[in-house]
Amino acid sequence: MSAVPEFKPNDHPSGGWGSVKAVTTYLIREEALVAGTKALLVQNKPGGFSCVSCAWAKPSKPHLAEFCENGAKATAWELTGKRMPAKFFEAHTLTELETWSDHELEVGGRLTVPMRWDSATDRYLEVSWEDAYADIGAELKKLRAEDPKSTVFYASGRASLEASYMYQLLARLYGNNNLPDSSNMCHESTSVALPLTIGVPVGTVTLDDFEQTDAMFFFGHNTGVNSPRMLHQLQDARKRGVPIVTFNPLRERGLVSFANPQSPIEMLTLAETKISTQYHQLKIGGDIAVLTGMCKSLIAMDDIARLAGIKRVLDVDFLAEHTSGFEMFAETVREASWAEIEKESGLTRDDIEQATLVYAKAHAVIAVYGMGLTQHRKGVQNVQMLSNLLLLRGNIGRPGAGICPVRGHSNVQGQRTVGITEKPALAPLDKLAALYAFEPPRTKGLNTVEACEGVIDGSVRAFIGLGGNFVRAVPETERVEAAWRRLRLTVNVATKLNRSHLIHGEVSYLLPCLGRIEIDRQASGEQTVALEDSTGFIHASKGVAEPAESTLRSEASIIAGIAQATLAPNPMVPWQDWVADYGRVRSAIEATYPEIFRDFEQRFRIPGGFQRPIPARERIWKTSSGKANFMVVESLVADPDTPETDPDVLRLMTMRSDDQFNTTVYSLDDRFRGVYGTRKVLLMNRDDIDRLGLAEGAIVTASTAVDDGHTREVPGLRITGFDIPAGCVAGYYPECNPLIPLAHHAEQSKVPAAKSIPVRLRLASPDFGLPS
Ligand SMILES: Nc1nc2c(c(=O)[nH]1)N[C@H]1C(S)=C(S)[C@@H](COP(=O)(O)OP(=O)(O)OC[C@H]3O[C@@H](n4cnc5c(=O)[nH]c(N)nc54)[C@H](O)[C@@H]3O)O[C@H]1N2
Ligand SMILES: Nc1nc2c(c(=O)[nH]1)N[C@H]1C(S)=C(S)[C@@H](COP(=O)(O)OP(=O)(O)OC[C@H]3O[C@@H](n4cnc5c(=O)[nH]c(N)nc54)[C@H](O)[C@@H]3O)O[C@H]1N2
Ligand SMILES: [Mo]
Repeated sequence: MSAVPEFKPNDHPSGGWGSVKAVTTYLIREEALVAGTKALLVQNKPGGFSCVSCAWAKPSKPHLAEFCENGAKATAWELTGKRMPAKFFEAHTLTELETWSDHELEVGGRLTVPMRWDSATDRYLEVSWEDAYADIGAELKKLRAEDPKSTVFYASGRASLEASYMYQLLARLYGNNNLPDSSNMCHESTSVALPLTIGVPVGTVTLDDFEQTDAMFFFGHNTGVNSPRMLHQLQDARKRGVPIVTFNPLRERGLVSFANPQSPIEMLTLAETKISTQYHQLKIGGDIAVLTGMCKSLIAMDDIARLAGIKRVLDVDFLAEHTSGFEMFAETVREASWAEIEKESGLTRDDIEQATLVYAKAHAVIAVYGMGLTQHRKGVQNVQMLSNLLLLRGNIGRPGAGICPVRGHSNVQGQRTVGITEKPALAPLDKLAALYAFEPPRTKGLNTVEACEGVIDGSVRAFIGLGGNFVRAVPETERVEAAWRRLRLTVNVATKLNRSHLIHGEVSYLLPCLGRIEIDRQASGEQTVALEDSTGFIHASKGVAEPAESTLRSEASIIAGIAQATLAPNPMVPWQDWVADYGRVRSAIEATYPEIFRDFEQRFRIPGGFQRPIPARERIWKTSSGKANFMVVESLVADPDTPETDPDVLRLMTMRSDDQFNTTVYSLDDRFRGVYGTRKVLLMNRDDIDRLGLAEGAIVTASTAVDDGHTREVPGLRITGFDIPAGCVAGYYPECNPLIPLAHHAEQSKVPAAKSIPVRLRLASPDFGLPS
């Protein structure tokens, strides 16, 4: 890590020697060389464990080394030899630790013992597991007597299907559906958009489709950093001559070129594969305009083909048999003006037509997307426009084609599948009622944004976090943190220390758990868990490393401990039997969801696992019309909050570096973007720097340009000239989260619009250290 900030443009391929060096450096720095190297050999392999980093699919026939640089870092981070024992917390007050950076907090290593915050000394002090459960149970019982809806049960997306199923049951037996999860900040726009268009809440593409596709389109996903194993599929496709068209405001290295660190020939010859055949740097929030332009030119081509009596460009048979709403959609798109499309997208008509030609020529197309589409005010419409484009040529439910939302956390999709949701309609409540002889709560629970609102208005009194770093990941940092301190109870189950553990309620517990890479020994022996990846495959994962400490407990066991201390005994819910043998939880999951989890115990162990039913893959549409629906998107403006009329207001996207996993910051470097030794930067268009009278290296304060009576600022940001469209700036997440207003979220899904924050910049007065 650089000691001082440096900026060095990077034009090396992603992967390559840089990647190998990074992994080795990590294993050494984390004191995890032996345990880490051993673990890496069975990472993402049958009989081994599933990577704790991203949710990308694991092939049934893995490569010799089935991991990427970032997966290896995540392994080293979890298997670190460093510890934060009780002694560490005796030496530091929480008030002091609040001044530490995200990186400094986590780099200290693994938490080792359960602790309770002591108000007299402002420190976390060790307690026994039994005392912790008893006290948490007593607090929760008291709160429930007043209002069972005042407690929130958050899940971050890593816990296994077994632990997640137990967790949702705990919340519902307690009396609410307050089960927000990280997907509320992530792919909720997908979960809202796709059921309306194609009748499934998840993507339709599998690894096999990548082998048969004829063209790929990437919208707002930083593949080389956030699901690097996918680069293997992209590289194979490129070798077959498959074109890849990318729409992204930044030229992300992994989407430009890639050298496979697992190929000795590529490493020795410094060969690299060019990934994107077209790279379009659209404006932040320009996707609805781009997609409208593509649909418009496709329909125009088809109109000509029809008149000329030649082969149609649209898949007219598919449209007639399988879709609804095409005519109205086509009309809207025909009426859209190119001038407006060009203005909103920042691209030319020619750019968009070039991309459309690639689309029109391909028989089977995959569209991949990430946070660049979902984290917008119009995040749901972004996804629906992408679905519209695919439907025009029947690119759903055909081999080699489909829509591919790339999920974030390694089991975030699976948590939804087993009931972690605040929406009662998505949980099998009647089934739960019958299986466990209770009356589940039927009213909608709180999602992430609503949970924050509840904390601010005082209606939420307690927060339980199954992993994650909620306070740091959500918008509106300042007001949320201030309100957080008024909570009665905060409980965090975690592997490492983060800011959410420091901003505490009156009663606060930090409970250390096993990570997924560690061997989980229970009464029936070593346990295996199940996870669901981004392509809907459900598969096994078994820990391989010795636990960091013998005092750690598994997430399943901690949930059971809290549940038993809180809830009246219920003979139908055998918490301890479940902990003794996770196979029994799997039986319960199968009994709850027989269609998805048929023969769960047998099927999840086969290499590669089994796929949950995805009816859209078979062209069965579980929508209200029984067809795939075209959705009309009226306005091309993706971000109604950033007025184009004020030239001083810029659109800020918050981004991940190549050296972080969400709020876990491995180092201050971002190798791919050439930023070293600091995260307090704003990447900015060079003409904008001049236009606004700023200078390269100048330090500015960013403030949110929303007039709602609240001031939101992040000071100390260094201006860095970058290849980014005019009017757009990029800064790092979570450092820039204080700038996001809570109300600035996707209209239907409430995903915070973290990719499009209206900001103004003002120069900090220079401090030359001279006497005043
Ligand atoms: N190593 C690593 N892996 C991870 C994570 C991590 O932090 N580190 N996080 C995990 C999680 S939880 C998630 S959700 C995923 C996140 O993975 P991504 O979905 O890739 O999310 P971001 O890193 O936020 O990057 C979004 C991309 O969208 C682009 N973008 C921004 N605004 C726009 C826009 O308006 N339009 C378009 N077309 N593009 C835009 C950005 O330039 C960036 O390349 O990754 C998961 N995997
Ligand atoms: N501005 C801005 N904000 C964003 C985003 C953005 O792009 N921009 N992205 C959003 C997205 S996509 C997401 S998913 C959220 C992420 O929000 P979260 O999921 O809440 O946050 P993480 O940073 O992934 O959580 C990291 C913590 O998880 C704990 N942990 C790690 N492994 C385990 C484990 O095995 N078990 C348990 N119990 N704990 C564990 C560690 O203590 C670690 O400190 O942030 C969102 N916030
Ligand atoms: Mo995410």
